Amino acid sequence: MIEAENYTAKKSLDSVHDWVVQSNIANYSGTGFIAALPGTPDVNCQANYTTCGAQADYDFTVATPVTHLHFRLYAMDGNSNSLRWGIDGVYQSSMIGWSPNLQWAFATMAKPLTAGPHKLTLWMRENNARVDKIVLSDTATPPGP
Ligand SMILES: [Ca+2]
Repeated sequence: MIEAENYTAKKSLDSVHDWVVQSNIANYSGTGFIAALPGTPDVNCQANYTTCGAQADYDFTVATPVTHLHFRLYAMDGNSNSLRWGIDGVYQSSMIGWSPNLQWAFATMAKPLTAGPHKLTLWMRENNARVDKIVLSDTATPPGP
């Protein structure tokens, strides 16, 4: 399990937005979560995702092969409920989107990972999105609320 606030590295890509560690929404896991801020005005990074918004990287080790990543997320509204992601430096074309808004929710992404070291990258798509944690498992069923 990866706590989003325990990133290996993060950076602003546009000198405007960055991932900011917060703890002002109840029921997070670990010590907080990260938010793509500032939250206004609405921004939606598209093909320019490597120069728009912000990036967070996570180096982690898989002990036993897994098939799914479950992202625990929070959207303030319909303009803050998506993310882009990469594994081991490879952009994943399946966008992370979730609902409902204004509560912690899981988005489950299928991605087999072998045992050993890996890198997860989160790119901002819509600003004001929050990420609490990422749970790795061998099932498509998210781990609960
Ligand atoms: Ca967390």
